[in-house]
Amino acid sequence: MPPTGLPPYDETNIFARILRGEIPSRRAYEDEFAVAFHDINPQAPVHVLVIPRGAYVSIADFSASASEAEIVGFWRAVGHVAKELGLEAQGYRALTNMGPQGGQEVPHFHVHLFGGRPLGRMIG
Ligand code: IU
Repeated sequence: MPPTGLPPYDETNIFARILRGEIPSRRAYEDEFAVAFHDINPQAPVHVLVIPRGAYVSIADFSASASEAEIVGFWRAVGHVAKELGLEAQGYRALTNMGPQGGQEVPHFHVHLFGGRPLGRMIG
């Protein structure tokens, strides 16, 4: 359950359906803790989303509620995916949006990985 004040997890959200295999995705990586797939509307030559297998609404929910094994496993997967996609040498951006003002559209915690071009400075 998300901490008080955060919305409950919606099992019908699009990433939950991708995790269950009900909707196809172009997977880049998967392991016990995380699944990575290419964003359908890429904002950079490489734009991948990394999501935990667990049902967490946002980084707030994940940070507060996930087990240490899930947290470590998830972040190791983020680093692994970036490396596997060849982004380490030139660099990349890892970003997560949280809540309405953060611009989060899909209510399953996800980290965007952008790379393959100079990304510039960005805040919003
Ligand atoms: P956000 O951080 O919640 O704003 O990002 C959601 C992302 O999910 C966004 O970049 C979409 O292009 C992406 N996405 C997707 O890859 N597949 C989908 O079916 C849907 C959204 I809906």
